[in-house]
Amino acid sequence: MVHLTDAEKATVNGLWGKVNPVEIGAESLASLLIVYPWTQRYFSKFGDLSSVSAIMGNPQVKAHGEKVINAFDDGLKHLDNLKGTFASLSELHCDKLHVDPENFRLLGNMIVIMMGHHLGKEFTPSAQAAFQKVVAGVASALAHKYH
Ligand code: HNI
Repeated sequence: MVHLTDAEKATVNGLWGKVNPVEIGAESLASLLIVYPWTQRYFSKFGDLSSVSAIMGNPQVKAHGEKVINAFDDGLKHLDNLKGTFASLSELHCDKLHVDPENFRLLGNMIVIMMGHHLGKEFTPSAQAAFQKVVAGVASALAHKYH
């Protein structure tokens, strides 16, 4: 369950409107694969992930980052119902993809870091806290159907 005040919701949506989600998605997924290389095991069909530049330039990483961030963007539109919004994706990641849900938290942190990278000083500590609540809520919604 994620509790955001109306002011926090406005902050989150306002700042999200100032970044390019496709860039955030690609950079966050690439960073996850670089910083936590064991996450690469889920993406063995993505081709060359053997170095930082290979990961950064990998078109399949970019394409998949876009897919992930589009689903995340949908979550931002349903902050009061993240569990419902991510129910079927949670089942997919559990039953079919067998993704360890800890990875949702790691990716969420990368998304926050990339927001800071793009927004600079505008990403104030309180804005970051509001965003951190959102990624925590998304991660817990994605983990909700795990059994
Ligand atoms: Ni995730 C597929 C959304 C985190 C591994 N993932 C998807 C799809 C969406 C998606 C949407 C496409 C589903 C479909 O084809 O119907 N993933 C999300 C979201 C997050 C997330 C919103 C977190 C914010 N996924 C992760 C993480 C990992 C992950 C952290 C692993 C480390 N996802 C996968 C894999 C696939 C996938 C693997 C299938 C890829 C493919 O192309 O086969």
